[in-house]
Amino acid sequence: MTTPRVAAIHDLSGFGRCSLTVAIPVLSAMGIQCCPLPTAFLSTHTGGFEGFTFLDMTDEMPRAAAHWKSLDLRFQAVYSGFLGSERQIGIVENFIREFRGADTLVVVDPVMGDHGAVYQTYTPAMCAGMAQLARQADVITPNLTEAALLLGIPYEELPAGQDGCRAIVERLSLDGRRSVVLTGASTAPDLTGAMCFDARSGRVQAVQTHRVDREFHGTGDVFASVLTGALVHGRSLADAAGEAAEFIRACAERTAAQDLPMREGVDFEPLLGLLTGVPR
Ligand code: PXL
Repeated sequence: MTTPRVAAIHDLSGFGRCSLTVAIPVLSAMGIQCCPLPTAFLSTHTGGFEGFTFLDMTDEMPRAAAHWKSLDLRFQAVYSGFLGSERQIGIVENFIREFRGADTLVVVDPVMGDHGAVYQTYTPAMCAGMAQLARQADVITPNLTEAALLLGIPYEELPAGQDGCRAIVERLSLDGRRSVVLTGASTAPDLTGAMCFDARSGRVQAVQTHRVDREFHGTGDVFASVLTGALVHGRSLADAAGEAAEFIRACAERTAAQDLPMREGVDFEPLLGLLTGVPR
């Protein structure tokens, strides 16, 4: 069996465990070759640090993509996340157009914000562009904040509760053409996980695990990376979301027990073995 290959289009934040510093180890542990196309290099992520550096990689991205094309590289999946500029929307759209084969899975994590607020470096035009980019995806993985931005409604006006989450994933499915995994969706106070709309079956399904009562930065990136890896290995959407939710729960429990600062993300490295152990 050849090792599957994923093009991962995210920022590289040197400290804080998110985006590429999550996607590369997670996908590697799952037996997948992760080829990073960095959107920006930051000293830390932007959630909870002041004075972070930000090197925009916009000009480099099409040059790297053209080199990959000249090498005739093929990818089983294209997986995008945090973008560094408005211009990168079109660059990632072109990348998908160039590299999408008959069996290529396109996962767009529409990273834009959390807890009802847009991230510091995102402009309204970037958020509008992200919605446009997400139209190319087979699967999107918004949190509730990003779902509101994609739907163009205020966060406070999102439909509430389990039925609300069902309505959200259905509305985000583009009439059933796109799968949606809404993260941070909860069906009971002591549970959390995701609400999934599977475009293959047309079904909506909740995937839940025990809630760890603490928030950590970067859990959306860990979730989407495990989900992408499991989908590349042929898992169903709900099974892939279940594997991702279970891994996050284990990481959150371990991190909460150590009382690490939220901005340092989840202490996932010692738990990567949980991902390698799954028979593929
Ligand atoms: O986890 C999402 C994310 C990714 N990359 C950068 C971020 C954030 C969220 O704050 O700042 C640079």
